[in-house]
Amino acid sequence: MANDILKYLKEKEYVSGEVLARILGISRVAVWKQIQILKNMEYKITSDQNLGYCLVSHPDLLLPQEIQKGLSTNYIGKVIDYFPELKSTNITAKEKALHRAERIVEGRLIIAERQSAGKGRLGREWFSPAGGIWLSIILYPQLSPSYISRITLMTAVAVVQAIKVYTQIESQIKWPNDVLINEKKVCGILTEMSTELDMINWVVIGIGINVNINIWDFPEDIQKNTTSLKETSGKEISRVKLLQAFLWEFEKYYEKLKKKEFSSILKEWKLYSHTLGRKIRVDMGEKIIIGEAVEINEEGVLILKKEDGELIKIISGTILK
Ligand code: BT5
Repeated sequence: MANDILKYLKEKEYVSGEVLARILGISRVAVWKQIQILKNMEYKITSDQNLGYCLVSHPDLLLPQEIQKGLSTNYIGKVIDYFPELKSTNITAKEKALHRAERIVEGRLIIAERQSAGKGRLGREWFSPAGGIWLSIILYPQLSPSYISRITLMTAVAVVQAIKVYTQIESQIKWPNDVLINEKKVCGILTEMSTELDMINWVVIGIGINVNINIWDFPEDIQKNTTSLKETSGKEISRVKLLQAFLWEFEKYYEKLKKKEFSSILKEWKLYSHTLGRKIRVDMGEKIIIGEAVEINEEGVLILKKEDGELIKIISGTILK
């Protein structure tokens, strides 16, 4: 109901309580109650006994109604579960993904303002205070598990594109899952999946973007290698607008991937690559390999050329500094 009231409230213009009550078929007291709910959600609303209610400002929160207003996707973000705080949006998304009854809802989002136990890859921690975009997307692609690397690469391209379109800031992709600005990490992606009979059952893509976070608020050990969009641009960025831009880009690339049209995505990935052509050290868990990153192939696999000329295929790993 509070959402319905929001539709009829106007900025810089009063709407009377009586009109709102009539349109929505509720009492004026009920309207007043809903207005209090909106105020508790940090909407600034002034009230005047004679004139009614006027919306002064929207909260700087990633509320579903704020995101969905003006969202031009067909299905990504049509269902959003919003939380002021979660341990990890990926954990909650995985619980939801398991519910077969909800399986039809592709592109459901889990969003939290803060995460108390945000996750990186391999059990690493992801620092997630208020001011960032911390979200997970649930997908059910009819693809084989070998597509998982391509899904991560595609997500990174969508992040870079959205940042570019909305803030004009250029960023780069460090294989496989980091987005960097001036060598510093601004976004990380954590893709998790469950498979069944050589098909993907569900995929949860966790995306963390440092938006309005001051650099000195990051833990000391990561400050040197980390940045935020606010830090780079010198101003606060609308998280809602950036997220809308990202979801639109994401759906566009995901549609291509579902049709197995990865070549054009890979082309863009290469354009934004921070990795190709560099001599790198890759931690593969059991060993560290050194070589030149010569190619990312059509499966999203990194090809490393060792000093002796041997070519090594790397499906997953972490590039060391
Ligand atoms: C990642 O892991 O980069 C994946 C991060 C995914 C985060 C999202 S947020 C929404 C969703 N829910 C979750 O719980 N996770 C996902 P990895 O490549 O392993 O990098 C982790 C490393 O990045 C850490 O060990 C730190 O060194 C560094 N780090 C931690 N927090 C950071 C931050 N906010 N910004 C930049 N670097 C960070």
